[in-house]
Amino acid sequence: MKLLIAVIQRQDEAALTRALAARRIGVTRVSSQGGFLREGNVTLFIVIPDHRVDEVMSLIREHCHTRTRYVAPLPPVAESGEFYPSTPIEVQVGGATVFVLDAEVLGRA
Ligand code: 2BA
Repeated sequence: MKLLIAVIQRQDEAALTRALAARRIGVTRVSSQGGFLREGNVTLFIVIPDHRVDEVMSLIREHCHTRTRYVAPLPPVAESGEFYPSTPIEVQVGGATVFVLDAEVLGRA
């Protein structure tokens, strides 16, 4: 068995979880936040047999899209009254960040 931990963007959650449910693939969702952008995202926990990993990865690729965000870098420490215009930097987010771990299901209580 494998545990997939997938960090996805909120906009992609509904389509992906619908596609997983249609294939009777169980999923647990947790609201999360990226450490860099500090924006809300969604982390999905999916436990599946080894032979279904490719199937789930295909669904993630199909439903999770890359998006461009612009972030204003933090200005250097300034004396009061000084103004540092900051040029936004472009950041690509997603489609998804996926970790695949070995899992053992010992039973359900
Ligand atoms: P965030 O940490 O908010 O990162 C959002 C996007 O910002 C990242 O997209 C990446 O393109 C960029 N980024 C992150 N750290 C950066 C840095 N130090 N300098 C410049 N750009 C940086 P993704 O790579 O697609 O990641 C999307 C979300 O997936 C992340 O949101 C985070 O919540 C999660 N994630 C990514 N890599 C991870 C990792 N190694 N471990 C745990 N979670 C991770």
